[in-house]
Amino acid sequence: MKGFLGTYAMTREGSGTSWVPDTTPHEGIHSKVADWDVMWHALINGVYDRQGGPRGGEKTFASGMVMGMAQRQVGDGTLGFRAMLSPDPFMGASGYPLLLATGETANGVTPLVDRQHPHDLFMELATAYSYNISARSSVFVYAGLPGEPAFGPPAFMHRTSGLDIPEAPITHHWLDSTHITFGVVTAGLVVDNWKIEASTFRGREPDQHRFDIETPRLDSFSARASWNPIREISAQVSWARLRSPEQLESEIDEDRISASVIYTQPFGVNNVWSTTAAWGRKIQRPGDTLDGLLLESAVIFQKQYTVFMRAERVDSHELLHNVAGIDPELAHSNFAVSKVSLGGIYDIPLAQHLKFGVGALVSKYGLPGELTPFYGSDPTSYMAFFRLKVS
Ligand SMILES: [Cu+2]
Repeated sequence: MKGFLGTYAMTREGSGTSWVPDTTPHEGIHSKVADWDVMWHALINGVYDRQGGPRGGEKTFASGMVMGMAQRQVGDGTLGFRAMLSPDPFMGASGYPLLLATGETANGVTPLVDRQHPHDLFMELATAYSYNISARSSVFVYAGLPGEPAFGPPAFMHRTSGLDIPEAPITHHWLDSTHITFGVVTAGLVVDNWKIEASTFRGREPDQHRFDIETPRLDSFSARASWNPIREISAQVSWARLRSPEQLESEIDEDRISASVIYTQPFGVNNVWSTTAAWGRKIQRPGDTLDGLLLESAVIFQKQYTVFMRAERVDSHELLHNVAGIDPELAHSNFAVSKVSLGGIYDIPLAQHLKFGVGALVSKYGLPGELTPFYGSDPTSYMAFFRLKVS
């Protein structure tokens, strides 16, 4: 099966219009319905989460996604549709405890801090048409409500190095949080191993009502260049100008820049090693310039044993915003904080396309001294989870 956006192999396609390496393991159940190629896959995690220290918490929740796509030849091109749904809203508007995570809101009044917001029920409802201008080049348009604009690396649950990790990255709002955007139109050009594309989209993040479709607007812009120099590597640089992204700081616009490289190397028989390195910068207008860094890696042996790690560092100025009675200067300081998670999952095949996995991870943190009165001197967090995967 060929790609959604061009004549290359489908394994290159990531979330939205993003690319991953051509060596990415293929996931999905295929069938043919009349002239349509249909593909779907699903992943559901049941997670017990215990975040350590005084700002930690405990919760049991379900997360994941179900994704379906259909495409067919139309003239000299390909017409496609894609839908992605998430069970996340059932965990409640305040999401799950995740130390150092910030972004979005549960009640429209206070920001979520040390918690990860749930994804919206509809993560993607999108269509694309690509027209082949030669054997190795194409032009395309993509539209989504919601959809993903041309910014950043593929969203974490769509890259091999991150999809087995049941927690969101703390760099999510630096790199890939725009993957659910209510209103996106993207146009692009693919020439051989290069893709350039530009989007207009709604800058505002999804609100706390996670079951609805929000009003689209096209008030923000982004552009991205992607390059797959060899089968094992996919790289991108991108820029975005977001109009009023945050509901609770609506007077602030934001520019974002990101660069990332994914390296996916199959080895031996049925083993694969995938690594993502990414940098993102948020430039608030007016406000601070904040960097986020991510290094994420997973080794999957025999499609059954997975070991993963994720290391991140962000400049965060929201961690103490809502702490009552502290020095206002401290409350609005910017802290460089870091997190490392290490874990694994063991999958048991139940049927040809169905696996049941059991896994766990542990997280440690690097915090500046001013934060230890709030987080404790050495918080440690754990997750234990099971997973059903249809692919
Ligand atoms: Cu997300």
